[in-house]
Amino acid sequence: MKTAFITGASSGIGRATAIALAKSGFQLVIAGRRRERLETLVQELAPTPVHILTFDVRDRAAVEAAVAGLPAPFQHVDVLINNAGNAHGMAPVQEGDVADWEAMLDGNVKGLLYVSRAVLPRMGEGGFIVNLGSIAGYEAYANGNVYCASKAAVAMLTRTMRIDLLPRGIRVAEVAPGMVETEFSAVRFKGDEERAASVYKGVQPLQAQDIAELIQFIVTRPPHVQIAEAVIFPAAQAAAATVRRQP
Ligand code: 8X3
Repeated sequence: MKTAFITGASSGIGRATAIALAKSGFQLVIAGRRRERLETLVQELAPTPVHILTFDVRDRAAVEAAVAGLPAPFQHVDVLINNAGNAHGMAPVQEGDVADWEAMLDGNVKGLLYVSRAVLPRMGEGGFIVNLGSIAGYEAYANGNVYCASKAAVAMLTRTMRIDLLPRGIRVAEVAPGMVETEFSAVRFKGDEERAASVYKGVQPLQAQDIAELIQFIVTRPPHVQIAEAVIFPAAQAAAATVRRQP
């Protein structure tokens, strides 16, 4: 049975990806900060074998210790989904909150690196890494500054990882979504439900499952196929800040 290791699995795209990959016959390592949610997910995934890891990707020592402690049946990783990440705040750079900047750079960029560095010794020929980027990594939009920069870093890390890992036969892909309805906007706007809801007003956004299905497709291609980058929008979105809203 192949093993998929998913970060940020307690909600949103990570959770949906765990469900999709279980359906494709993977056993899973699900990592996240919220143990209770991961335990509920394990029940939903039954009878798929699942191992829970609880850590914050920003904590390098915790990441390393968790991966080092994987039990024998989960020690070889075939697929790594670097999904953990978030947006924190949305303000002009001159008004930005430094703690928000650090949370985004530490989680979206350094966290992805910490997890990849810890997991890569456990991966071999034919493996696959999928990094969750964003349209924000390709396009600038007002007040996106540090979030956009963190996702641009994910895009470039994906491209450079693909080169570095070529000799090891490990494929690397970036999935870059536009508007997806998850906890993303509630986190970005720090629980301001009204502001979060306004992001999706008059639009049918993507759902986490839509992204999970794309990830599932990418990692189940035959060994000679490497999808490198995939941008995915809802039908009502044409660019980061170009959205067709209907009353
Ligand atoms: C989320 C998409 O457009 O809000 O990564 O940056 S966007």
